[in-house]
Amino acid sequence: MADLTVRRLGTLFTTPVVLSSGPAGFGYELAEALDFRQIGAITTKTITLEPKTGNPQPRLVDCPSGALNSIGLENPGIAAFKRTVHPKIIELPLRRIVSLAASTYDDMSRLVAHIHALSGHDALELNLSCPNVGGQIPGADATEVEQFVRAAVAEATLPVLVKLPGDSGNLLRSCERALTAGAAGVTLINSVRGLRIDWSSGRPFLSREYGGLSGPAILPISLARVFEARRAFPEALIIGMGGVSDLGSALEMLMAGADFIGIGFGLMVDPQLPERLACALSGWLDQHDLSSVEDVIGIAHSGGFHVH
Ligand code: RRO
Repeated sequence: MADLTVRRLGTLFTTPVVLSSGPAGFGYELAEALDFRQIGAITTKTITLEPKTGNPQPRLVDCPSGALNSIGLENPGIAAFKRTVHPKIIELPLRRIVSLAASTYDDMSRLVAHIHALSGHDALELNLSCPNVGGQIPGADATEVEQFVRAAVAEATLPVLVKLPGDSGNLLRSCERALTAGAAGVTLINSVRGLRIDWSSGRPFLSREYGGLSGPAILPISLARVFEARRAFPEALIIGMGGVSDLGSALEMLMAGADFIGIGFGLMVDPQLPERLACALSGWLDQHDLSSVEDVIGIAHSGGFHVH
């Protein structure tokens, strides 16, 4: 059997399949549906200092090959996370990445300090790219990215990853500033800003008009972003996500240079997709006489497979 393990951040992950922040909640909601042993890590729903109820309904609408969401960062806040979520999530047999968002650098430092006091987590992911809370997305401005990373790294004992937008700002400059400021890697990409009109009423469908598009519709965008980031930063850790929904798209994401593939929208369609993907990946590697998933990561940058 091919080896699906990937060693990154000084840690061994059982597979490169990661649950993206958002659809997976805090993981335990999926305990009945999912074999956690096939999952490299879960990324939690993004936590903020204060609880948030999110945006008014409607906040989710179907799209061709995807969905547009405007959840609005709904989460219980850091105090409830520590009290009720943390004790449950650390029982799950998989690695944990805690996603955090704040509107100021000081608040980001404070959030990180709260997580610092907990044990059992493997990395932090700064969500600098939520498209649904109004104002400028911090991840679109390389200077802001750098400041948020500095604020987090100063307090962090865990590796800090940064989730960046795929459709605003200068991605490579933001990656560069994040990595220089001490980020251990980047998560690419968040959902892509979009809009739908309810043609029966003539009004935008979502309560906040715009939302974030995810699902197979954005696969070529996420692949382009991961490919260019890998080309520019050969050593950086990259979690690639955006439209991975089957074996083919998972392979594409790995070949583009992602160390991990994140599943978000796909989990909403089929909660068992992540474990089926891990299984299909292993079967595909066996069929092609490849002993490890490492043999495909980034291969699109080195001329693909060499036929003997
Ligand atoms: O909660 C959301 O509306 C949301 C977030 Br925080 C995010 O990062 N990406 C997204 O598509 N939705």
